[in-house]
Parts: sequence; structure tokens; C-alpha cells
Amino acid sequence: MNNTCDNCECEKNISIDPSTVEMLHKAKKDGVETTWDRLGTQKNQCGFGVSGGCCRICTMGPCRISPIPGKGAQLGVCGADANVIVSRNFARMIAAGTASHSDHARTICYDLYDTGEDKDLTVTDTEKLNRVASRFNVPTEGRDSYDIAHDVAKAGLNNYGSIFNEVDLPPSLPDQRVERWKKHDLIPKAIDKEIVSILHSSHIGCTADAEDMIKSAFRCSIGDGWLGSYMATEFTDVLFGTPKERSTEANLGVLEENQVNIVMHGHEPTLSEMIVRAADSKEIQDLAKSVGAEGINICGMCCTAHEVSMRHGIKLAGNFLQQEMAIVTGAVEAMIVDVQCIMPSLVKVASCYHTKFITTTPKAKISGSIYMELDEHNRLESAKAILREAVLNYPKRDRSKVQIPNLKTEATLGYSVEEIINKLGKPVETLQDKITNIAPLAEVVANGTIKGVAAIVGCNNPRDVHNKNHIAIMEGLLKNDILVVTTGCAAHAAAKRDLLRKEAKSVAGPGIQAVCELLDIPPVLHMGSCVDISRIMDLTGILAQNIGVDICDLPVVGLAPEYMSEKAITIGMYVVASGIDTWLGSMPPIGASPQVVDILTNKAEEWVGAKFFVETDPHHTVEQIVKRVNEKRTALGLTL
Ligand code: XCC
Ligand code: SF4
Repeated sequence: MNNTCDNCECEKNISIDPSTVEMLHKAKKDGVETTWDRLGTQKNQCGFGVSGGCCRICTMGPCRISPIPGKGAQLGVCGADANVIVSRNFARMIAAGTASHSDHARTICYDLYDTGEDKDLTVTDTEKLNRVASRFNVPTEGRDSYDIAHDVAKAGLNNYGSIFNEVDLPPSLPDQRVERWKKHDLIPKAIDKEIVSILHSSHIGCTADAEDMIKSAFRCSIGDGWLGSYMATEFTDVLFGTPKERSTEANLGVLEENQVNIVMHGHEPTLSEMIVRAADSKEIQDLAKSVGAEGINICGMCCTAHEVSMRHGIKLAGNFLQQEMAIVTGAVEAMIVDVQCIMPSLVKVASCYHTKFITTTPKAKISGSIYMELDEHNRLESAKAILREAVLNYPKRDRSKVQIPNLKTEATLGYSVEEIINKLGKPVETLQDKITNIAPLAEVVANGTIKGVAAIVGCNNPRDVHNKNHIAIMEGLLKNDILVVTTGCAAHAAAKRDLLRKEAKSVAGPGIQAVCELLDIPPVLHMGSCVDISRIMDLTGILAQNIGVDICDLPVVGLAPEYMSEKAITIGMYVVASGIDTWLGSMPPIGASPQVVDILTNKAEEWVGAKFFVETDPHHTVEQIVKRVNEKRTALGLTL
């Protein structure tokens, strides 16, 4: 490492990833401001904001509720108390999270509707199309795939604004779960309707009942997890292929010294698919050679990386807190983005190097970036135009500013539910096959070889040490024979720490080691992007049905140790709503309301059979989870 801070403690305080620390030092040397610098300038973050006790919903405010009971303002100007204010603020976060995932899914629905034999969007997985069609009651017998695809897309879109409040909940949901939701009025009426209802009910002068507001938030989140995100995953598989096990590499060391480096960042899969395809074209390859590059190196950042690595083996450049660091290498010709988790700071960081920062969608225009919209009438051509811009930028790379960390790891990924069942020895042909063919997994859980399953997902947050808690918890649970499945930025953390390698099984307990050996899988299963948490929901639903219980009876837990986005909190809500206890690594902005804290960490269990736990210490988290998993096993009559 060339440049270190005085008494450098960055690996202790900033990131456990040496390549991130190396680039942070380079940023300092190059005079580039980063997330951590800006976090420093925020100093003490506002206590009212942190605890959710500030209301800005009308202009009689802003109103702030004093944290000391009986002292200072206890009510807003309209008479709203802390419980009302916090529950409204929280529900609005859930509406925003649902809107983000489900609007991503809406684009995919339209993309599926836009498929055709001679178009740039085609049906890639016809078997999956037929399975999906059957759950939407779209006839398939003797029909053309594209007619089926168009009907499925329309059926999917109906779930956004269903006139008569009829949504298509997936068949992997156990009946008991649906009955519980009915009993507590938690079935979404339609995706958009639930988002709108929250915005309406949280307006000045509407819902002033914290319990009811949080129920609305749960209902909305179910629309995210089991409708929007679920369709995003299904339809993306139909369009671009259902993921299968494949290998790739991870971390900033995947950037190449003598190639055109392209980093694709964001979430929706269509842009990145087109870029991958365009990069393969002779025209673009020849152009790269003509500017003196040895080739084109396409890498991914955040969730976009997962979409294309699971389907094409594209390399994982990094997670959320590494987006600025990738540009700081000085070796990136273009950062091409679509939606979500894209820091506006990239404009400034890119301006310190030769990097072109290219935005592509009206949903996320960023001033100061180069805007090149992905034209829906000719996606492949617009992808080529974007790539030409990137390739022609290669000669402008300033070699004196280039420093690529010499660090990358191998990773095996691509574990869709279909691929997991395939690994268990049987394929998935019908929807019923999923429930039947998951039996060997149910058996190893039942006989105690695997004690339980933990889904570790979510973001990075500069308030935490980058990736530290993800890794400490993953390793702790594996030692206790709890299998880990992962998505999103947590999955990048696992990849960088070598946990997505089959050889990594040695860190696990004897049960997981035996299962990994038998099935030839890594101990941490990469299941995709954040919308692909629907795959995890699918897996738990069919596992519960195979055993004949509800999801809340399973020894399964969820975790988001380093979350930061509204989407991540929404995911936590639908995971809890699905009956899975969920650990958060920090308190969401609800601390000002004892009632909302009680609902989410206690009372929710009466409604949905699961609740939130908030724990900042990774070792305590592991202990609590082992205890909880054992309680669930005992209740099911399983050995400990
Ligand atoms: Fe964004 Fe999905 Fe969070 Fe990562 S995990 S920081 S939301 S990229 Ni979704
Ligand atoms: Fe204040 Fe009530 Fe307006 Fe909120 S809705 S800003 S608490 S007056």
C-alpha cells in the first residue's frame, strides 16, 4: 500500500476490505472527497431525525416531540403525538421502498410485454414462462410463447392497480400464511393501491393510530415481497434466463490494466443485459482494439452486478460503499448506471479522473452526468452508443493516476430455487415439483445436520465498519451449522471474503461441511440481487409446505446487519410479515415512539408469528439466533 493515513486504523474503523482501504488512501492523496469524509462533516446527526420524532408533513410544522416524557413539546401543532408521528414516518419509508422495487418490476413487466421473435427482448426460458403462466391462469396449451408472454405481462401489470382488489399471490405461500394475513387484514389490495393508501393515511388529519398505520405498512410490504419483487424475479428469469451455478471473480482487483473497464451500477437488469450483449459485438470489440485496448472488461456494482453475474458470470466489482472507490482506481472508462443506490457524488469523483459517468433512465437523471437514455425502440443500438462513448475514452486514461488493488477472489454463484432443487437431484418442471423436490433439504434440516437457515441481506452503511458485521455474523452462524443464503451488498461482502467458494466450507460446522461436500456447493449460497429476496421467500414457502407447517414454524431467520435504504427496511417488513424473525444491525428511525418499538419488536408476533430484533453486536446476534433456532426446532419436535 503506497499511501496510508497517520497511525492508520482504517481496517479497524472504516472497512475490513483492504482494497477499499487502499483506494480510500488514494482518494485522500488525489484530493477526492468520499462518503466517509461527508459523514464526518455531518457531525452529530439530528436526534429527532434518528428517532423518527420529527414531523414535516404539513406547514404548521415542522414539529418535534421532546424525548423527555412530560417535559417540552409532547404534541405537534395538530395534536399528533410521538406514536402517530413515528408510525406515519415509518409507513412512508415502507411506501417508498415498495415503490422502488415494484417500479423496477413494472419496467420488467413492460419489457416482457415488449418481447418478440425479432426484437432485442426475447423469451429465454420458455419452461419458466409456462410455469409462471400457470400461476396467473394464462393458458399455454398449443400457444405461441410470445402470446403467452404478453398475456403474463398483462396479468402481472394487473396486480399494480387491480380494479376489484384481486392480486395473484404465488402458490409457494402456505395456506396457513394466507389465512393469518386474511385474519389480520394484511393481504394487499394492489401494489400501487397500498403505496397510495399509506401516502393518503399519513397525510395531516388522517390516520392517528400507530397500530393501524404499522398494519398498513406490513400490508404494503407484502405487496413488495410477494407481488412486485416476486414478479421482477420471475419475469427477469423468463426474459434473460433462470440463474444456474457459475463462477466469477470479485472485488476491485477485477478491473484490468490494459482493457476498457466498464462498471455497470444500479438495479434493473435490462440495461446491463444489453451492455453485455453489445460488448460482445464485433463492432465494439474492433473499436476497442482500434484504440489500443486488449479488450472490454465489463464488471458490475451493487445489485446490477448480481443480475448479470448470475446469468453471464460478469465480475463483481464491489458493493455500495465501493462505488466511489472503483472510480478512484483511475482505471474506469465509464460508470454506466440505471436506478437506485447511485451516489450523486459520482459526478464529482468522476470529474477527478477521465471516467465518464453515464445515466440512462428518466427515473434517475443526475445533473452533471452524461445522459444517454436506453431507447426502448432500439435497446441494443443505444447500448452500443453508450459503449462507443466508453471505448473512445480509453486513450484518455491517465496512467500516472491508475492504481488497481491487487485483490480479487473467486466466487461461485447463481443459486436460484430451481438450481438449488437441481442440486438436490431433481429438476423443477411443474410448480408442484418445487414443493416435492425440496424434500432432501427438509430432511437435513429435520435430522439436525443443518440446524437452520439464515438469510443475510442488505446494504453497507458508513456508520458501520464496511462489511465487518456481515462477515462476523456469516462465519458465526456457519460454525453453528446454520446455512447462510445471501443477496445484495451482503452477497458482495461474502464474495470478497472468499465465502462463496466451495472450499470455504472449512469455516463451517461439521453438518454444513457434510452437506456442502455432498451437494458440491459453497456454505454461503448466493441467490441474487435484492429483488431476488423473493427467491428466498419462495424457498421458505415451499420448505414449509413440504414439511406441512407455516413459514413461522421453520428454524429460519433473516438479517440486515448494515442496512441503510428504505428498500432494505421494506424487505425486513415483508420478511417479518412472512413469519421470519429478522435481526437489524441498527435501530430504524422509530426510537421516539415506545408504541411503534413495541409493535415491531413484540406485538407483531401476535399478527404474523415473527418480529424484529435490533442488535449491534455481531456476536450477540449469533447467540440470539442460535437460541431462537433451537426454540423453533424444539417446537417442531426436532433434535437440537
Ligand atoms: Fe443498495 Fe441493492 Fe442496499 Fe446494496 S443492498 S445498498 S439497497 S444495492 Ni439492496
Ligand atoms: Fe406538526 Fe401535525 Fe403538521 Fe406533523 S401533521 S407537521 S405534527 S402539525
